[in-house]
Amino acid sequence: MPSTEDTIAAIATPVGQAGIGIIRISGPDSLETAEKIFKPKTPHTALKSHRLYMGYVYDPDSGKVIDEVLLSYMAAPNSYTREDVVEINSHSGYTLLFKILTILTGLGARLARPGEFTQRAFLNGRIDLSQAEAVVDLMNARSERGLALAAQQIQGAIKRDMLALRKEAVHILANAEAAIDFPEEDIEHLFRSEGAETIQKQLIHPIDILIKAHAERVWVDGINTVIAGRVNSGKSSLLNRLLNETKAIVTDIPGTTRDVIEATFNVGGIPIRIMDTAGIRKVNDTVEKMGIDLALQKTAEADLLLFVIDRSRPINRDDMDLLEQGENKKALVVMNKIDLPPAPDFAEKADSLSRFSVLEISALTGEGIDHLKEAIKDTILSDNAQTSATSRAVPNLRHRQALLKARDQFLCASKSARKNIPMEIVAFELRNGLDHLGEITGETIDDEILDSIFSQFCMGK
Ligand SMILES: Nc1nc2c(ncn2[C@@H]2O[C@H](COP(=O)(O)OP(=O)(O)OP(=O)(O)O)[C@@H](O)[C@H]2O)c(=O)[nH]1
Ligand SMILES: [Mg+2]
Repeated sequence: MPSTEDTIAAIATPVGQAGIGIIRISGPDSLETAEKIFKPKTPHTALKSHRLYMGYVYDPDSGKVIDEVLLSYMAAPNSYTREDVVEINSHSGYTLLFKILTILTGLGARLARPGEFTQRAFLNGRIDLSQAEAVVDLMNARSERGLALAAQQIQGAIKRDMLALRKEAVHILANAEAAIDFPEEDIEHLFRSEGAETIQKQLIHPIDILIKAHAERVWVDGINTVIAGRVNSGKSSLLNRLLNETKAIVTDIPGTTRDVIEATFNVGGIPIRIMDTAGIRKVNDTVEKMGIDLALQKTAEADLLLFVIDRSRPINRDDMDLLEQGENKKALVVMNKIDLPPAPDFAEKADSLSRFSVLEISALTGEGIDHLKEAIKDTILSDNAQTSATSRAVPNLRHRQALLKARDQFLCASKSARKNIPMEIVAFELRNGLDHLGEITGETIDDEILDSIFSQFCMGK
């Protein structure tokens, strides 16, 4: 567990041209350290909490003024980290900010790791882990709705649901343990007759609702979409059309695209990460083959596939093999080049496409692109039940995995209770389920996982 006893400092604003730059200091010595480099314009005997002071930052060695700044002091526990925090708003510029930071570290502050301020807010109990994660979501949100969901989570939407669930689970566990501790009473019999139903109703059912609500994360995380298809089918042309810019090279030479070309756009507010890939065909060229392997890998990992098929040429084996990748996945067939006459036997072979929604477009003229965008949106939202009305908490992938594990344990406990399996085992399974719920809020979690969560943050956050 990282220490919260030392004083940390970091530049909290992006380095580059900006109006102001902020240096943040947190820890027991933050005020004392800041006072060594700060001269307020109006002399004060002691800086008060939650006030803003105008003054100068100077180099204590040379006594020279470095910048005119605003300094704020937020005494513990009423601060971002719950520790004493000082923020120095200086003019922006890397050299300037770095100079102030260097002086602070020279005076004993330690350079903060990415996310360490938020990690301290978590370790000091101001926020739970789901709220800390929402900080990253807020910063990364690429849609209005994603922003709103992150804002709900930072206010504790998941935390509250977890508290309620854990309370129920603790209550059920207490009953199971009472049955073990007082075998002479009739508690066990009662638990076995009603416990399974209680577990189902109070634990598994609300967990199922939460697991379903995970689908709404598309508004925050976006969706990985891959354009795949045979060489020359018009994949790169489609990418350019969707983005309204020339991002990928288009030629009539088969095998033009080799690397994966990635971009982001949005459809109806849903952020879409889209990848154009190398066209599929049998080749001997080493570079092209590597491109095709990469394309197949991306196809396998995609959340949504757009299979591009050139309608002006007969469907062949390469098209068919690729379509198999669409099994059990969200996928659309994009029939391209409808401005050209269809290949003579296209209609006969087109039967094999019937299990997909087929959209007809011309990447060249732009015909059908709006329909395609609509279809992309509908496909993404197809399994997105209107969960927000019942539950405002939208678990992320990590939460979802923990919920699935908890559900599994609670299900085992309910079966064990019914099957006369010893109550010790029922209690053990309930406790495991509780621990998995605790992973979501961060109560029961490995330091390693914690570090990996906070390492996604930027410096100074
Ligand atoms: N007539 C017509 N030509 C198109 C259309 N879309 C693409 N093309 C042409 O088809 C050729 C191949 O287009 P690309 O977008 O490079 O195809 P690709 O699938 O990315 O090709 P590779 O990267 O080689 O796999 C180019 O000459 C495009 O101008 C279309 O809708 N209609
Ligand atoms: Mg291409």
